[in-house]
Amino acid sequence: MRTEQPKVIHLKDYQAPDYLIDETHLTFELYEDRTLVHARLAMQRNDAAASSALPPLLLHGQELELLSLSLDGRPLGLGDYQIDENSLSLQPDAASFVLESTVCIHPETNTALEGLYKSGKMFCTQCEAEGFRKITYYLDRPDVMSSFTTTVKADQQRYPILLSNGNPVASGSEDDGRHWATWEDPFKKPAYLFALVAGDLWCVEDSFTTMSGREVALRIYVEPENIDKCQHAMDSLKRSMRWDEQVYGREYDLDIFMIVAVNDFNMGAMENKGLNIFNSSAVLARAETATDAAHQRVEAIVAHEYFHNWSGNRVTCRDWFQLSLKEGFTVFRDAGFSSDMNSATVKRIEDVAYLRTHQFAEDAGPMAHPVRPDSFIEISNFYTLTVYEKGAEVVRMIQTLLGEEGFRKGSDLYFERHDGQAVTCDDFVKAMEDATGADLQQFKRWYSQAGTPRLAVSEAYDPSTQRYSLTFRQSCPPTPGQAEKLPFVIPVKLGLLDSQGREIPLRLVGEGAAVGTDRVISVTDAEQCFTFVDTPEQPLPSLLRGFSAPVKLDFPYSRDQLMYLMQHDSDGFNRWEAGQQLSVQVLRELIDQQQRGEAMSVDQRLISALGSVLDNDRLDQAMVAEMLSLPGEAYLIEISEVADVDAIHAAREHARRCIAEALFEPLWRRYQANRELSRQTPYVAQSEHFARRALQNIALSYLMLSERREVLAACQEQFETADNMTERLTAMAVMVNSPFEAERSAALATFAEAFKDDPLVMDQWFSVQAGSAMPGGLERVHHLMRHAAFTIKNPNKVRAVIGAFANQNHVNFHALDGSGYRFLADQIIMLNALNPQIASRLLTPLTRWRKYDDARQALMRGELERVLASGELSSDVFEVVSKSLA
Ligand code: B3K
Ligand code: ZN
Repeated sequence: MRTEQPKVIHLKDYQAPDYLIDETHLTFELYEDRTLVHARLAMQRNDAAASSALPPLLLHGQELELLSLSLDGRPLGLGDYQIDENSLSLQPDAASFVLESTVCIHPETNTALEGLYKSGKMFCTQCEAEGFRKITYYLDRPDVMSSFTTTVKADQQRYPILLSNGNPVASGSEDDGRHWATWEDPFKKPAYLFALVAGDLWCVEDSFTTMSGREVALRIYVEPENIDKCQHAMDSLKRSMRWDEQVYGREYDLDIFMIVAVNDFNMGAMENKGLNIFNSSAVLARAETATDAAHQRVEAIVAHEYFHNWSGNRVTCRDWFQLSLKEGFTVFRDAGFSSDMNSATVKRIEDVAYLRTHQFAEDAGPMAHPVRPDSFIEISNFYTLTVYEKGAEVVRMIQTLLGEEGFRKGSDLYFERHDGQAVTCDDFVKAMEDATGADLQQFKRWYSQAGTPRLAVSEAYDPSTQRYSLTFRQSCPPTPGQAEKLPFVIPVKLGLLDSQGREIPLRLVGEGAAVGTDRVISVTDAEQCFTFVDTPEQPLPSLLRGFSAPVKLDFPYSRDQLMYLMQHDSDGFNRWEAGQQLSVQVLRELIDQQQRGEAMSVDQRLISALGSVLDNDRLDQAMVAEMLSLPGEAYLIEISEVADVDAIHAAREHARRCIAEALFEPLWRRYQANRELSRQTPYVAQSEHFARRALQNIALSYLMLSERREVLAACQEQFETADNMTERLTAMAVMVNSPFEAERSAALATFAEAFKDDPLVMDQWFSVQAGSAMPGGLERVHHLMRHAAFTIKNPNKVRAVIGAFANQNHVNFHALDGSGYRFLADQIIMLNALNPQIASRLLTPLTRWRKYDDARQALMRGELERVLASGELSSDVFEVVSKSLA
């Protein structure tokens, strides 16, 4: 907890460390009521930072009880060093020395889940970003890289498995029922990549032969009851290892790679060297208990953490402002992997929908920051959609500009040049430039300027000269601390369609011949015109194909033009995008009608467009499912000037009902065909099967809106007899959101009884109910929080109940009496003391107060003020609340 006003840390103040740590030797003695940590650090002055006199040594440390300290074997007494709540400082008398300390810490009462803590019966760690300082006094900054040797001692019976980074080198037993194991990590690493695990764990074992023929042991450790849920993660791991060799030329480096699943974890997973620690929700998956989406999430997170071994661990960040160096790049890499494993177009659609809904909202709110932030109070608050998702888009644009081959040359040079170093985003871009000769200086504004650029496009056609011009105007709204922005480099991938649905060859003024029908132009000025010659008729432009830049594109398409693009665009992403834009236009009309108190009437063109999609048996079923999904409420809120959540909900539900009614026959036909296949085929976690179930399930959710008895019967049949969670959960969710009260309660009770002992399945049961827009949302949430399976100390439970309510249940959360806001603020105040990172994350919906009407704005601000005044705030919560109110 904070006792003084928190300090703002600025990128411009970065200074190289005064001292380095060459070797770190740690011994942990784990007990039930305390843990002793002995550290022996071989240190030396950092020459790069040398001035004449030896500077003082300042080590980070928090919540540590110092038991002993010695310098080169000489015990230090009280007058030899200073301690405050964040550090220990002393004056070394030689340029290299050995510092030894023993501290006592309390993992058994650590509810913040940062540093060393207990999850259930096991010990585990989470050190990124600045958690290692809660383990021992250290230079806890990523530009200090050391080799680590770690010995863990614990009771043999309770903790038969003792793990740390690197390779196991020795182990043994002692007479008193305790045992020990020593691990050695030869690769120098920053302390944030340190990990330790001790517990009664079982493991699934496999092996991988690397491209140079080395044998690597692969192990996934879980609590015994989960041993049958590891195969999917293991398969994903092997596929990731092969993919990184084939696509990036990156080989694994240690003799063993381990994953450990823990139930209490603040985020998805952590890439600790050789010992990844995962939230159990990001590793455990089998047909009966995890949905298709969960299977795909496991595959992506396993890949993401594995890929960090190069993009993050071998080459790490100089300071935390460079976080996107590893995160943006690694998200880009895992997206490439997922696209190759599943449908690339569907993966892109999902990523873009997510970015536009959530990252664009962040970029327009009080916490907006550049991909490389200039300052922060609490770094934990900067593991954001901007750093991760927009950061990945920035890397993707570099690839679009350099081409795949150029990009690979750049990444090869980056890994080779910086192996073993802690570097910056500038170093990354420099490697891309040096490998290809490209000039990315203006492009780098994507790292330093926050906000989502708007790209307005207008057209002009002159039939007499057969010239077609597109004029691009870019602008970027002000964001906190950045009033004015300079023009970005915006790569726009485009094509031109003729009236026969064909693509016109593209030849710009000044070019000798046409260059393809699909190409990338770079918009670099505030206003810029591109003229195409040899354009025999007025074309219809297909712009920003594949979402080639993270911008808000604005082109005045008519509804008929959008329908034309839905049918003829050669770019699958843009066919989907045309459908989304058409839906947005229709939904906006309904929202207006609703607000004016008129009867809502859905433009039949949308229904007939969706009808043709449904009738097209040649289309990938996953694409059909995506095309049938209307833009979500959160996205409709994001694109509103002032969001009217009730009108948005009413309009979207009305449109869904009209679609269900008009397209009942084709939906029913496709539902039954796919359900029949599901009945006949055992579950497989593979992309065609995901696609088939996705279409089946969206069809079911439409069909249930008809409230017909035969649909309810089909839904119950699916719920009761499905062999997998994807079908079972959807069936339950549509019943929960239906008026069939008795059936709904019966399904919820059956489900809870069957899965009461599986916490991850119960999380799904919780979130389906907490996220339901049916009336009485808040009472339901209170009720759920009294359920035996709920605990406020487990982040997955908090996300499943409180998070689902505040982030997905818009009509209930935004209730006009302010009850939803008051509830959320109460939870945040309580969690602030228990787990500041989780408390701070929960604030997100309240930070968006500017989106709503005056009455709701006042209520939301009132709750933020109440949090601010509630007592001693963690730096995490303080930063978000104070910036939101500024
Ligand atoms: N690097 C971790 C995130 C750590 C978050 C610390 N608050 C997971 C990941 O991005 O792979
Ligand atoms: Zn990551």
